[in-house]
Order: sequence, then C-alpha cells, then structure tokens
Amino acid sequence: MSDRWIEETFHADWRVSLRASKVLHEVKTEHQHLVIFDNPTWGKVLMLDGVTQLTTKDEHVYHEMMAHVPLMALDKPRNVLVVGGGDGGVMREVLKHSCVERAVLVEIDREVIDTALEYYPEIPGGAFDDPRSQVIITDGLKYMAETDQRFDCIIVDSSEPIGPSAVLHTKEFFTDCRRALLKGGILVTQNGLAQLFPDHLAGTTRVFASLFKRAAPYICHQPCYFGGLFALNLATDDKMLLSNDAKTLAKRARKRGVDGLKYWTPSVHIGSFALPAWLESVVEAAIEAGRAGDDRGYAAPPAPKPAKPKTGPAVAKTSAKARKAAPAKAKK
Ligand code: SPD
Repeated sequence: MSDRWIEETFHADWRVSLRASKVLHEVKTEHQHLVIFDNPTWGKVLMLDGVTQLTTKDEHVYHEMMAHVPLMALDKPRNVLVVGGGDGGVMREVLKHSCVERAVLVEIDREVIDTALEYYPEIPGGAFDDPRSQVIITDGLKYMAETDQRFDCIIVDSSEPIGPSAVLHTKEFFTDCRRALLKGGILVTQNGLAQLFPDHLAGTTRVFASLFKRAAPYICHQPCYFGGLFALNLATDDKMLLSNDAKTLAKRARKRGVDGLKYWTPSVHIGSFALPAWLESVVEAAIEAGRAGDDRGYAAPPAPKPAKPKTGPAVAKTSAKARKAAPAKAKK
C-alpha cells in the first residue's frame, strides 16, 4: 500500500486527503494539474487543481442529476450541449435519452478526455463513439460567445470557480448560454457545496434570476464532494417545466429507454428541489435580489496554490503519454 496521500487544497480552512494506493497518471496539462489515482475505498479518483472531480464509487450521483433533471423536465429534448465534462460522465447520461439527436461536448482540456478514455473508460462508456456525439476542444466561454447553434438544454459541468473554470460561473457566460437556448430551454450548472459556499450558490442564483423567469437550485449528495449537500442550479423561461408529476417523469424515462439508474428516480427528481430552511432563505434572498437588478455573480477569493505532491513521482512537465494516446474524437 502506497503511503502517498493526495490532498484537496481548494478549501481555505480545511483539507481532506485521500490515499493513493497507485498513482495512475499525473501531469500539468496546458490548463491545470491533473492526477488520477486508485483509492481502495473510492475506486479511481480524478483531481483537477487539487479538487476532487469524481470517483468511480459515486460519480453516478452528480452525473445522473446533472443530466436527467433537466432532460426529464423537457418534453422532447433533441439538442444538448455540455460545457466542460471532459470525463464523459454527463455525456453518458445524456445519451441514454433516445430522443436526444445531438449531444455536443465543449471541453477546453483535451487531456481530460484522453485520460478518461485511457484510465477510466467505464465513465464515458461509449459516449464519445456514439454517432450523436460531437466533441469540440475549445474554451467554453469563447464557444458560447460565438456559437450560432441552439440547444434545448445546456449543461455546464465545470470545476470550481477557480482556474480555467472561473469564467464558467460569470454573468457574461450565463448570458451567452441563455442566447443559445431554444425557446423554453433549460440551463443547468453545478453550484458547489451549499453549506460551505453559500455565496457561490447565491451569486449564480442572482444571475439566473436576473436573466430567466425561473431560477431553481436543487440538491444532491455526492459523498466525494466532502462537505455535505451539493448544489446544482437550473434556469429556464418556462416556469411550467418544474411542475411535472412523478407519473409524467416515469413515463418519459420509460419511453426514452432510460433505465438502470442508481440515483435519479421521479421522486428524487421532484424532492431535489425541496431545500432545507437555511438554504431556502439563501435562495429566496438571491432570487429577490436578482429580480431587483442585483446581478452580481460569484467572485471567488484568490485561489490557493495548487498542491505540491509530498511524496511520489515528480509532476511531468509535459504529457507525452496522453498526447501519444489516441486523440479524442473531434467531429466538426
Ligand atoms: N467540488 C467539485 C465539483 C466538481 C464538478 N465537476 C465534476 C466533473 C465531473 N464530471
């Protein structure tokens, strides 16, 4: 058993370390520090810039809730955009919906895709080979500013509002997302640990409430996001999309061939919008402020320096291995 412990360095006042029984890959990509390692309890773990992004033990929670809550809320989503999410987990869930005709993934860091395919191919599954999928390697902010494509659903599977992902939590970016939505479409973003970072949730909610008729944060619990309830946030101009009953949601799942899920159910879907009192207050105040014109997004405090490994192999300066690996399919 290796003695190397890899620390999450995102939180200013507390840190969580995971044992790396084996470091599978570690590299400073063009955009971020990326490490993939085995942990006897969590399975394979991906950390980017010192923040746990997924473990094979519990990734289904986040990926199912990011994909199925917006998609099941829509009557017949055909065109879906995923911004970020290079590990392929959200794409895997999106493509379970037989009504989806096209799923575009825009990822800034090709190495996240290449290393997913090499080290944990079970997470993307066949998503990148699905004829409905398209991968575009570019900056999500730039893509959203320039695209003339329109989508029924946009899912922002970013990392935290630090480093390359910070721009994916701004009003500028969400405004461009709104422009790229078809009428009555849905925008969903990850919104961090609700109890520890209520300002993050409040900032996004203010922006959503200033841009859309409905801002609706919802919650899930993914244990590897250490710190309690994890918030996702949904915005739409069609207020009715959130009043589907369990029967309708179950019927949609059956009709689209979505089965074998481990977290999402019609009841979990509906219940995920029920917020504890303290969180409801944060959200209500943010919605009121957003409606009144306070559209301040979240400004993260200066990021701590990325973790330096205490032991173990030095971080490679370049990632020759990933570049040699078969490149991710990038269709135009
Ligand atoms: N606190 C970590 C939040 C990470 C959100 N993105 C996860 C990427 C998994 N597809």
